[in-house]
Amino acid sequence: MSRFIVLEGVEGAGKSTQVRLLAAWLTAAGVPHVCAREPGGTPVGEAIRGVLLEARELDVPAATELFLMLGARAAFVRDVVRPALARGEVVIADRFDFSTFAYQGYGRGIPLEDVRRLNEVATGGLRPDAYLVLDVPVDEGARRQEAEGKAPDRIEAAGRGFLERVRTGYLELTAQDGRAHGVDGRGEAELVHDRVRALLESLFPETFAT
Ligand code: Z5A
Repeated sequence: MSRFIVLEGVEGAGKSTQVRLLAAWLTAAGVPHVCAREPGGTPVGEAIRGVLLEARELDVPAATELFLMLGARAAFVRDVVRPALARGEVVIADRFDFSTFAYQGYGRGIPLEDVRRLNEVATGGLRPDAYLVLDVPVDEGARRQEAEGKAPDRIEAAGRGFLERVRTGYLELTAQDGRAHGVDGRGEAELVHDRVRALLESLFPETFAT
């Protein structure tokens, strides 16, 4: 049965790692699925991603950042998410609209109501079945990224205060939305995977209980 599952969280929370582990689990269980990241997931989305994250020399107003994120999302929803759901597949997304509320809303200070209204245009009202919000302290996420040797991208370079507001945003969004579930992102990746898997099995047994 089709399901739209989103992994969210601050940098280094382990989203991409958990998407990979989930994909391996679903493949072994014979569950048809697609995985994609945001911003990205489509040719136009990946082009927008290059501007948003790699062009550190650009002075990008917060509203421009918001519109670019949402521009990428409109293509992602039309070309990736809706077709996969129509085929009865599971969609696993590495970030979706909680990222926009957390980064452009809480982080950049754009009023959440504006973000909500514009996001609605990009998604056509499509909502995930569940958000799994991986939580780690900002320092832990940064430490993991440093260990990986990854240079901060344009948004990460916004600094510690910005990332703390983003994390606070995630915690508030999770508390307010019945589809959102906080997951402790600390500990070994396999341990976090066990938490993610147990949560999905309990939320959607018809799709995930193997
Ligand atoms: N953004 C936005 O502002 N608004 C929006 O609407 C959207 C996005 C959709 C996307 O960057 C950027 O776009 C992001 C938000 C913004 N902000 N920034 N900057 P991205 O996709 O390139 O980067 P990311 O999402 O921040 O990914 P990340 O840094 O790769 O983090 P992650 O996916 O959560 O973590 P990971 O890649 O799985 O793991 C990071 C490292 O930690 C790696 O070396 C792992 O091996 C290691 N790791 C993973 N799990 C563990 C555990 N459990 N223990 C120890 N080490 C671990």
